[in-house]
Formats: sequence, C-alpha cells, structure tokens
Amino acid sequence: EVPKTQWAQVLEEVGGQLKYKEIPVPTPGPDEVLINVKYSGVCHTDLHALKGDWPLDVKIPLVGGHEGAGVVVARGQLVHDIEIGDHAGIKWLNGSCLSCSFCQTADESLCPKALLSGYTVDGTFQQYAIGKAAHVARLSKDIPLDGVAPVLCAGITVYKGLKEANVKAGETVAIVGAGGGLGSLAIQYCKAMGIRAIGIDGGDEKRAMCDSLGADAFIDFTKSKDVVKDVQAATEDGLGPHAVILLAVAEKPFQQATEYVRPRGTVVAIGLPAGAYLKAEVFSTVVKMISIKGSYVGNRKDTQEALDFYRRGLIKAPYKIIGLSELPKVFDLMLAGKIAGRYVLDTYK
Ligand code: 8ID
Ligand code: ZN
Repeated sequence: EVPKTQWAQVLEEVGGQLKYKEIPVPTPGPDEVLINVKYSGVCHTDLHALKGDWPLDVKIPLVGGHEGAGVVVARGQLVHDIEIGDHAGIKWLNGSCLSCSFCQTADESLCPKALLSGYTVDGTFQQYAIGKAAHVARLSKDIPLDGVAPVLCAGITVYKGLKEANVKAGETVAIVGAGGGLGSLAIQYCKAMGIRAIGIDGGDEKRAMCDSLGADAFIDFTKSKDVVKDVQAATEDGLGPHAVILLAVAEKPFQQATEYVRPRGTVVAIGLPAGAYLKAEVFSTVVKMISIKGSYVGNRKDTQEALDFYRRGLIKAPYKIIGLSELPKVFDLMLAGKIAGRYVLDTYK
C-alpha cells in the first residue's frame, strides 16, 4: 500500500536552507515507475545544485538526490518489463527522448531533452521517487540496497571515465580526488581491471582510505612541494601516468594534469568545479600528443556493467549511513572536504 504523503528534503530557493518535511507521494506517468527509495547516496553534484554552482537552472522547489536504490511499488500502463516488487535504482539520467541521434547511438546523456534526477526533476532525497522505466537501473535482489546506492552515480561515472581514458590492464591512472566519493570507487574499478592507481587527495584520513582500497601510491596535495614531479616519480619509469581521471572540485588540478600525464596520455575531466577552466600549454600538448576530454555519467549499458562489478563483489567502497533528516550535516562535511568515501542516507531515519 503506497501512502499519500512521505518525508523529503526540499530546497525552496537556490542557495537556501533545506526543509525536512512531509510532501505528497507523486503518481507515475504512463512510461514511469514509482520507486520506494530505501537508500540514497549523496553526491557532490547535489551540493553544486543547492549552491547554484552551474550555468544550468535547477527546478524549484527541488527534491535533490540521484543515487537512489529501492523497490518498485507502482508503474504506468505502458511499462511491461519491470514488475512491482522488483529492485531498481534511480540515477542522474532520469529519462531521455530515446529518439534523437544521441539516444540512437547510446549517448543518451547527451540527449538535448534529458531529464536529470534531483536537478530538473525531483530525485531521491525522498521516500518515493519517479523514474522513466526505460532508464531506471535494474538491480538483482542479491545486491544490498545501501551499498549499491553510490554505484548509481559515482560508480557508473568513474567506470565510464576509465573507458573514455583508453587504459589497459597493467597501465597507470592518476585519480585526482581519490579520497572522495567518486575517487574511492575509481580506485576499486582500477584494481578490478588490473590498472595501477595513483591516488591524489589531501589529509591522513583520505590517505589511509586510499591505501586500504589498494592504491599503489598516494600523493597528498596539501603537503607535496611539487605535485607534478611527485606524480611522475610514482610511475614505474618516471614518465607519468597513462591517464588522469579528474574528480576534484577545484580548478588547479585541472591545469596540473596535462603537465604530468605521460606522452600519448589522456586527461579525462569529470569533476565540475564552479566557474573553472581547463588550461593547457599548447606546446607540450602538441609534442606530447596529449588527449584532453570530458566524460559525463554513462549510458544504460555502462550502468548495468558498472553494477555487475559490484554484484560480483569486485567493488567495495566505504560508506557511512546517516538519516535523511540529517542531510544538511552531510553537506557541511562535504563543503569542508571532510568526507572520505560516501555518505548514504536511510530515507526512514
Ligand atoms: O558525470 C560526471 N562528470 C559527474 C558525475 C558525478 C559527479 C561529475 N561529478 C562531479 C561532482 O559534481 C563533483 O564536482 O565530480 C566531482 C566529485 O564528486 P564527489 O566525488 O561526489 O565529490 P567529493 O566526495 O567531495 O570528492 C572530491 C574530492 O576532491 C578532493 C577533495 O579532498 C575530495 O576528497 N580535492 C580537492 I576539493 N582539491 C583537490 C586537489 N587539488 C582534491 N584532490 C586532489 N587535488
Ligand atoms: Zn552524482
């Protein structure tokens, strides 16, 4: 029995305070499902939305959140391939038109009509959330709903980023922001794929976490006198990593990456610091034949692959569970850069 009202964290004004309150449970449209969200991860993107960091408007009032794992409790009349009681996940890409040239070629995150969970449509910081049936992630019932939540954005995104980096087993990737939510999962995907991982982040807690996740080296950017030299020195031949995955929420490391990446290497921008620019010296970009590119979440196939790594037990990233009612505390810690790994919200606390 689906209730008429539910608890949610609601943003009523960009840059304002969150309100924890009771709101109506939404009704799914013909091509949508209603998911009883049990757990939702908190991504730094949710903080960008709250602060109005990006040149893309958020819906107001907004229920944020886009790493929601739960149980399907209702479906529209056009939905036939997902049953009531199935486990499912809501990810950043809530829906897309399915017919533009990007959707046709499985680049649905580039769809000009894409719906974004917790940004242009309400997301998972509530007990009941809507997703387009074509896009909700299918979760097998042996997957724990709390542990899988961060995979629904952080996991998919770094998994796709590694594909875009064109790295092979035995090669080396530098992960910038390795101690954060995306970073902790990036280390795990690297390990699972046989890729050597150099973690870059700040502070002893994040160093300890990266070490325990199996990073081959760790560079503390708050203590290093020369990050570029230290990253290169951490590679086997001193010539730098084959790829750099940029997850930090700061501009400076986006400039440094092209300096230490290996000749022929690839720099993949994923983090989205407000107002930042990518700047690289033309001469060395040319003579080192460096590729610089962006990577944005993943398609539905990437989603199922990233989830399957988790189901097989290859991805174990640390997370802490806290009640949905305490979401503002998570944002305070995130703003201060004090979260090692991810926070996951229990929507019933
Ligand atoms: O599809 C996408 N491209 C996508 C998907 C999901 C998230 C992009 N993102 C973006 C988020 O919007 C955010 O901008 O990726 C970024 C990272 O998200 P997150 O992992 O959820 O954030 P976090 O947990 O706060 O981790 C960020 C880490 O960066 C470190 C911090 O210490 C933190 O651990 N960091 C910073 I700030 N400056 C650094 C520096 N100079 C740094 N690490 C190394 N060097
Ligand atoms: Zn996210």
